Amino acid sequence: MLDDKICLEKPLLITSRQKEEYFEDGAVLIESVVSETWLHKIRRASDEIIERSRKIEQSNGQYILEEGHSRDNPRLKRLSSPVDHHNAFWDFISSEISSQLAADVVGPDVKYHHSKLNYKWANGGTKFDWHQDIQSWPHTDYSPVTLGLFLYDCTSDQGPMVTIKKSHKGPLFNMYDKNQNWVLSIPEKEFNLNLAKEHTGPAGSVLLLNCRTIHSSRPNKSNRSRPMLLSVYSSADSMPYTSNPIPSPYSGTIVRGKRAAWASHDPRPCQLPPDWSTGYVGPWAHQNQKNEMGRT
Ligand SMILES: O=C(O)CCC(=O)C(=O)O
Ligand SMILES: [Fe+2]
Repeated sequence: MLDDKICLEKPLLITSRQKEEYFEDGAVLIESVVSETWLHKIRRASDEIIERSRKIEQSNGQYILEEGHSRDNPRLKRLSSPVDHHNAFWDFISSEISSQLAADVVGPDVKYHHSKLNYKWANGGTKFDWHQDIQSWPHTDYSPVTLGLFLYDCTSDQGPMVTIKKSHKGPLFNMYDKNQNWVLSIPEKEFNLNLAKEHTGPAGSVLLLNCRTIHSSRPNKSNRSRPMLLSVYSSADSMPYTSNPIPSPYSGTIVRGKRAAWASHDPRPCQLPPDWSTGYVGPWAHQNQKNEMGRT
């Protein structure tokens, strides 16, 4: 569904001002919106994942490890598709609260695409370069949104998400380097850094991030990890046209409203990702060859 139509809908959960902020700036943080009961359930599931990761010695398609990970000292970068590892994640991602939050920015019919649990481990969890998400999973329109749930309080020294206000209204950038490596990295000279906004907040806050918005996050310099559950939804009538980098049996599930009979099309073109039909390769291998401390 296109923005002008979505904007006509009265929000279910967020305020009209927050909805305006999302469409104006490309991101909005809804503070403390998720209950302690949900947080408790999701944190317990996350603790189980960390326990299971002790047996993992090398990053694989599911568990992406930080440097220094060991049985005695687990250090996780990401769990891909947490919904396939523990019921608590799908329960939350398909819940009334999550689907209402998504509906408030994608319209009444909401479809699930993929999810990940990014840990950004204490004492050095790695940065993400500036990038836009939609080139990794192009859709026929730009309704896709990522909901980022803070499992714990998130402070400035933990490498919070930073977005560039209004960048979703600008161009999509090239995500390949000159050797055609998929680096998912936009040089800082390409946009206005003065419009950067850092999203810190209490546990239970949810960041709504549009799929075109430029964003990044610094390394975690604190002694507390920064787990964030990221789940991607679109309008039901927005159709992905490349293979899902993080596929799951749940991909394509309508979590609210109904299935679409017609596809929605935005005429603005989108760069295509590599062919991930036989497996996804994340951008961090190439990104980490560059200066760890810098953002680009
Ligand atoms: O976890 C973060 O700070 C950023 C993650 C992100 O942008 C992504 O996974 O696309
Ligand atoms: Fe991203």
